[in-house]
Order: sequence, then C-alpha cells, then structure tokens
Amino acid sequence: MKCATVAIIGRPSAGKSTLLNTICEMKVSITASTPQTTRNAIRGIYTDNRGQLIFTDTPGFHLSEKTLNKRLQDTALRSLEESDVVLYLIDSKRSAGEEEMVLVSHIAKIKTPVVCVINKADIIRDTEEAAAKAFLEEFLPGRPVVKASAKLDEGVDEILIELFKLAPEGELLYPADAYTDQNLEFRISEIIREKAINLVTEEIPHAIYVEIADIEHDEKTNTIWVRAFIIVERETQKGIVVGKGGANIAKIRKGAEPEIRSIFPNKKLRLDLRVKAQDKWRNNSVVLDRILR
Ligand SMILES: Nc1nc2c(ncn2[C@@H]2O[C@H](COP(=O)(O)OP(=O)(O)OP(=O)(O)O)[C@@H](O)[C@H]2O)c(=O)[nH]1
Ligand SMILES: [Mg+2]
Repeated sequence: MKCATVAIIGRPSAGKSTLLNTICEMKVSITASTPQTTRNAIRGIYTDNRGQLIFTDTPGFHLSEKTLNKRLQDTALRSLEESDVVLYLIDSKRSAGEEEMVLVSHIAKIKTPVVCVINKADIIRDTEEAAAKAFLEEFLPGRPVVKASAKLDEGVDEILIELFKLAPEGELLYPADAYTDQNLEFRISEIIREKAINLVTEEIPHAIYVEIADIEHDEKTNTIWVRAFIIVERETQKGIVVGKGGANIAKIRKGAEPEIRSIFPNKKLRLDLRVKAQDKWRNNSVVLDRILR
C-alpha cells in the first residue's frame, strides 16, 4: 500500500481547486474565475487499490507585500516542505512572470519530489504548450510532466500514476471512503462563499466571508436548519450582495442549497442567509485571523 501527502501549488487561477475536485470526484474546494479564491489549506483525499493520496489545495502563490497575501504565500510554501510529493500546476494560458519564477526556484530548491502539470490542455495553443514545456525543462529538468485538463478530466489518470510512483509505502491515514477532512461548518460556509463570489465577482472579489451562526437538526420535521452570515467588508457593499429586491441573495441560496443538501442525504434543508457588514460588526483583524487560521 502507498500513502502520500501531496501539496498542490501554482499561481492563482491555475486550476488547483478544479483539479482537486476532479480527482476526488467531489466538490471539496471551491473555484472561481477570480484569482485567490482558495484561502485556506484545503484537504482532499483520494483512495484506490494502489493506496491513498492526501492532497492539500493551497492558496494561489501570489507575490505581494500585503499582510494577507504574505500569509497566503507562507501557507502555500510551508505545505511544500511538509508533504511527500509536490504537484506543481502551470496555467499554460499565461506566460511565466516574476511570480512563477519565484515559485519555480523555490520548488527547485526543496528536496520534495515534484510532478509538473501543464493545465488547461483543452484550450492550450501549440506555442503556449511549447513555452510551458521549455520553462519546465529549464527550471525543473527531469521531473515528470503531464499535460492535463482539470476541467474536462483529461490527463488526470496520468497525474495519479506519476504521484503513486513517487508515493512512499504506508498504511491509509483516512478511511477508504473519505474525500475530505474539512468540518461541516467550514464546508457549508465555503459552498455559500463560492456562490457569492461567483455572483458579484466584478464588484467585490475578495471582500466576502461567510460565517455559520448555527446548524440544527429538527427531528420532528427531518429538517436541517442552517443559519449563515455573508460578511462584506463595508456597509456600502451590502446592497451588492443582497441585490435588487433580494435577487442576488436568492440566487446564492438557490445555488448553495443543492450542494449543502448533498451533505445531508434524505434530509430537508432550510437555509437562512443574511448579509452583514464587517465594519459595523467586529474588528477586521479578528475576522481575518479566523479565516486564515
Ligand atoms: N478551460 C479550462 N479552465 C480551467 C481548467 N482548470 C481550471 N479552469 C478554470 O480556471 C479558473 C480558476 O480555477 P480554480 O480551480 O479556482 O483555480 P485555483 O488555482 O484554485 O485558483 P486560486 O484558488 O485562486 O489560487 C476557473 O474559472 C476554472 O473553471 C482547465 O483545465 N481548463
Ligand atoms: Mg483554489
């Protein structure tokens, strides 16, 4: 039996979370077209007769002096050294800039073995593929390279083959049917956050957080009650999330409900969503600390 922890790393929007969801055949990590969607180290677990791979989906590696970004950056880099294998994703649609250079030179330095993925193969041009290959050949020579589409599930089996080749022998760390180690509250809050950021992405990309106030099971009616707050940074952003006559909040609820329901099979669901502004509610740093815990 093999068992390995695998850190997925790459620039924002490279498709890390999409790949993790495809591998786990389950929504374990939320995705969006806006960069820096993933904010925590999210775990997804894949098990078959070869053994178990425990993936950590990291926040996209992004160069910035801002405290928040620095902490996302640290989370990403730390997980590289702590894992058995690194899965390095390249967004073939964007040429390697300074960020990619910093990232690749860090990956080249560490001892952890690396599997490289040229992602978005479904929309790649020949010139882009050649550039990505040349880049990897120059900075990470000799490492296995797989061309894949995380979105269309192409090349993903090859990625798993390469990962299992590098995985050490070991017993399963999680039950064979586990696909994530995230707690219930966190999963529900992420589902709601995904619907919210995908809806208002133009206006307030990263000013949205979600907090679950409570989850209750009413046995008489076989209903799960979830009460959650969508938290925006400023009072003025509340209206954008709520929408005209509550239209946006209704869309968020409609989008989130089926996914939350799939977590509680055979139960009814009542989802109560409210929007709050953080500036009126509590101190900035407290909220950010909890989110980046
Ligand atoms: N065409 C195509 N689009 C993809 C593919 N993989 C991901 N995407 C899209 O790229 C965007 C970003 O995907 P994510 O999975 O959220 O990217 P990420 O690397 O997790 O991004 P951060 O969490 O922000 O670092 C989304 O719009 C995805 O649908 C792919 O293989 N092909
Ligand atoms: Mg992500």
